[in-house]
Amino acid sequence: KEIFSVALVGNPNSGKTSLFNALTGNKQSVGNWPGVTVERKSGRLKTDKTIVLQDLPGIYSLSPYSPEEIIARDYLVESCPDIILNIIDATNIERNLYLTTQLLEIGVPVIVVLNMMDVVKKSGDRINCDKLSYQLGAPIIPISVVKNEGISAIKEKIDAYRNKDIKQQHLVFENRLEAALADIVKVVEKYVPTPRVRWYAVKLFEQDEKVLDMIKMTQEDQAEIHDIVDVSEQIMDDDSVSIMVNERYELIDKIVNLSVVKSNSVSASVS
Ligand code: GDP
Ligand code: K
Ligand code: MG
Repeated sequence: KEIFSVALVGNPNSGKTSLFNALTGNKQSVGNWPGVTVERKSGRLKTDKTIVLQDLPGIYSLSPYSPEEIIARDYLVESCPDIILNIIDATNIERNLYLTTQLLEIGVPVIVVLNMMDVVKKSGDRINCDKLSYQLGAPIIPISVVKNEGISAIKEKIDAYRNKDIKQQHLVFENRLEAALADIVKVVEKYVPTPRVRWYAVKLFEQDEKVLDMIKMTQEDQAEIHDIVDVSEQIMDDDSVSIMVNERYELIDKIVNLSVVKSNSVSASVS
């Protein structure tokens, strides 16, 4: 394939535009406020013109509630970049990982970039990147865009991924939720591309209106999914969206406990 497309995805103020500029040589405006990038912008890598980087709007989630989330998720699920470069503000790892748990479900290989490591180092917190990588099932590249540290490792990892057929694994939730998702997969798999079936199953579990409208399912299949969701909500005694949110935070809590050592002092924050 001639052109290799890399989507830069992350929370607002995680440093997406700063990294985009560093990798492409562009001069998009950078600022410590949200919403600078409301549309996606693309640029070619300075060091390799066959790699196209898309700077997507900053988002906290792939829910359908804001224009930014809709732009980002439509691009990721429908245009299917070759790689997702998920940039994380390492000083705010719990909050940033919420989006990561969702990106891992799209079926596109994810490379996680931990930005703001200069601030983390000053705070005295320690992040074990090997453990974090193992827990997430994705490579972790620690960087600081402002100190120009770690940037070249990103290109190396993209090149390594470009030459391999990577099948991205997703995180595994508790048994009752996984059982419901497996049942939804059986119904929906005939309507959607195979690599994206996990993403669609999760969105159907959440009864996401946009996804329900988009997949033209038979009445019978719609009713079956509705039943699966109903039963789960009764068993787990919560609404399906909350079940999913809680599961994500429980996993994040475990992952962070295993891979981040906080210093005793109050950690510095750039936000
Ligand atoms: P975006 O909203 O994700 O596009 O983030 P920006 O690139 O606009 O950056 C948000 C703020 O974080 C700006 O003030 C940047 O200068 C700052 N920033 C970006 N990368 C780093 C970094 O590695 N370390 C520190 N300390 N600040 C950074
Ligand atoms: K910003
Ligand atoms: Mg930006």
